[in-house]
Amino acid sequence: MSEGIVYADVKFKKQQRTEGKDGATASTANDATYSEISIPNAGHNQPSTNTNAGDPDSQEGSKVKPGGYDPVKVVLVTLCFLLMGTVIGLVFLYISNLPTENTELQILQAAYTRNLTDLMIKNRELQELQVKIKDLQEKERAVRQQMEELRKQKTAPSCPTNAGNKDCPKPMNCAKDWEYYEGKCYYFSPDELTWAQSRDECITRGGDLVIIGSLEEQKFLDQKIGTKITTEPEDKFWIGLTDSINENEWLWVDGSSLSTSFWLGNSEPDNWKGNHGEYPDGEDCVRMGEPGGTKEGKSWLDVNCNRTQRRICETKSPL
Ligand SMILES: [Ca+2]
Ligand SMILES: [Ca+2]
Repeated sequence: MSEGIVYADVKFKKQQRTEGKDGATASTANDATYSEISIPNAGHNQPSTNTNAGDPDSQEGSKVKPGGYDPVKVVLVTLCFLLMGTVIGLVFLYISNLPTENTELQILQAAYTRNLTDLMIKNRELQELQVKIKDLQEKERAVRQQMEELRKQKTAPSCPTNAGNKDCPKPMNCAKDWEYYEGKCYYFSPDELTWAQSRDECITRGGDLVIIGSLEEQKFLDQKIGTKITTEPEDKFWIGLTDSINENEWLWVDGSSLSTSFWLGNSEPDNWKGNHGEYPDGEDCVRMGEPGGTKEGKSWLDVNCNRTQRRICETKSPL
């Protein structure tokens, strides 16, 4: 005996109640009809068994309701319900999160507005700082110009060795009647004294007879006094060099030894004592100067210290 699907259909017919004359109630009712359809396994086309075969009312009950228990439809319906539930859940979830997102957006907008305001304030401060920097730069430039002017006023100009240059400005850092050269001031006296008197007078003025330490200084002095002396042969200037302590041991007034000399010609110093020895002390002091200066500054001569000559005093520049 093969198994199959059995469909059953049971129908109940209405009962009719009749009330008799004596009030008794009688009911007439038909019996329920039952029909059953048995579907054999696939591949078998067995006819259904109908227990009520032959019953005219059972023809209707023998029909199978389409999809009534179709498992495919059941699954589809179930899936539809699940899908609807999911959609509804998502909608509720979105709606529930919407206020939170709106609040966060408002917070972000507030932060953006605040940052924008801060940025504008910073930008305005930056512009003000730029204006201040420009103003400070202009002030710094003005101060630098003033400092440069002061430096020019304080810095002693270096006059050229050409004594005849009238364009050389008068130095501001030497006393009146003194002339500036390379950090020193020189005084060229118009009057004449002995060597010792000349030295005393230079010391009184705050200096001493000049000490010549270089070729450049010698040339400067040689050219300078070359414009001051006259054509008179004895018109010359004392310098601070002497061998009065030991003959031919030449010392400067500060006690230093002579290292570089600028004697005139080939015969000086000659310690000349006169043609007939009338000057037994000889010549122990040095004078210099030739009209217009000399080619290489060689203009020194030793002479008697008791002669009277003009003098060159020297002192350090006060600045
Ligand atoms: Ca001598
Ligand atoms: Ca001499």
